[in-house]
Amino acid sequence: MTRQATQLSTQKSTSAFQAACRVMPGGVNSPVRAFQAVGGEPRFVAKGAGAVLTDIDGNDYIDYVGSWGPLILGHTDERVVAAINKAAARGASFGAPTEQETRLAEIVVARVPSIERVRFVNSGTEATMSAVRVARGFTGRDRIIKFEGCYHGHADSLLVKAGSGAMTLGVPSSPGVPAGTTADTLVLPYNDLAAVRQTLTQHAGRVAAILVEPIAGNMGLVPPNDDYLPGLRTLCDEHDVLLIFDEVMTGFRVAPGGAQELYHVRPDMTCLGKILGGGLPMAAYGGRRDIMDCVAPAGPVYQAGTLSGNPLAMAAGIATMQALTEDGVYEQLEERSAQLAAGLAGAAAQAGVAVYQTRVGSMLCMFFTDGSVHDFATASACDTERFGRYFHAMLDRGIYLAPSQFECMFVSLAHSAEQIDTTIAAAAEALREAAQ
Ligand code: KE4
Repeated sequence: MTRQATQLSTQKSTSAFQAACRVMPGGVNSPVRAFQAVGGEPRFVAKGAGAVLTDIDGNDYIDYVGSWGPLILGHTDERVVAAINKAAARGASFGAPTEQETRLAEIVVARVPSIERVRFVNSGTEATMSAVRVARGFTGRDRIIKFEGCYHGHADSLLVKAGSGAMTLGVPSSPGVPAGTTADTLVLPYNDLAAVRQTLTQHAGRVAAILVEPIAGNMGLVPPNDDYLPGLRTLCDEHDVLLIFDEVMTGFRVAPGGAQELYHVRPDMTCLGKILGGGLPMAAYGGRRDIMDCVAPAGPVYQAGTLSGNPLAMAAGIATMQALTEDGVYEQLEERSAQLAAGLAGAAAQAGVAVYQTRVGSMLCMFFTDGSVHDFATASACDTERFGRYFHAMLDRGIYLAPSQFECMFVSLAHSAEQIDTTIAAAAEALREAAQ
């Protein structure tokens, strides 16, 4: 049974947000957390346990953000907590090699066969920024192709939007990014192989790599068309261009070996993060040995980091990756996620609300549109106002969704069938409310 809406007191979060805004830009340390896309004020979190977040006013929420993907085991998984505590007792950071880095690297190389060498960094942004630099250094070419609606972190050369024509060079999407920094970034529509083919011909010999989210998760969830990833692989081979999969979100989420395992397409480089760090600040990039041997100190392409390979993050990552080898974990994620998707679809139909639902494993999205969604243009046509009303109606019923239509829901191994049922019941009411 869902909790009646509007019972929630959020006074402490309101005060906390006011205090935060006095000392931090927008009161948050990452923009999406500020609820600007849905209105209202963020709930300040006191703790997480399993699939549940508790805010500082004592309100509980079933959590489908999971720290934006990392918490595939749920909050405070005892194996991860124990591993972090044990590592912390030995020291937080050394700035020197440890065997834990090698251990996690061996796990990555075994789990993702396209990765023969891997480098740990501290965020997904660092991973993609570094992978792009290595691709440019390895090929001696400057241009990068990325796709509208795909997000790879906030590195200058990737904060870019399509130029006047889709095939022209990118222009900055943020103040502070010099035009020259994005001039070598080409932005094309997602799921459009013809645009890639034409661009590679037009910029023959100038493109170092194609950087793509193999399953787009930053415009809501947009899966690749069946021929898309194989098509990118073929085009990269034909034009001697590197294929970089940004699997920061999909890595270890949609399959043990990520989207490249699910779709049987082998990239030349892969960016990883989120789940790999078990909730601690950590990410990675890696790929073919001949490419990664360009990375300093093995090769000339420079990349470094004070806290790279941090022992606590390594411990959390090893514990998380080991937990994902247990029998039946991906089957459980699939079962719970299918249960949720079916329930949400039924609730939307019952409420008479037009939605377009996408799901790949335990990543899912409900677009408020009466059309279909296959790229940024169609995702952008969604009714974000209605999503905002739905978001708050769910929040008031103790369901914590990402505060933006252009994000995903994540199901964890901590979500029980009962919590999924509670979510579906809340959605039935919230969708009726949002339909008004
Ligand atoms: P970070 O620098 O935020 O660790 O990772 C950047 C990144 C790279 N690649 C992909 C596919 C990503 O999804 C991300 C970050 N994801 C967003 C959520 N969609 C992080 C949330 C936030 O910005 O606060």
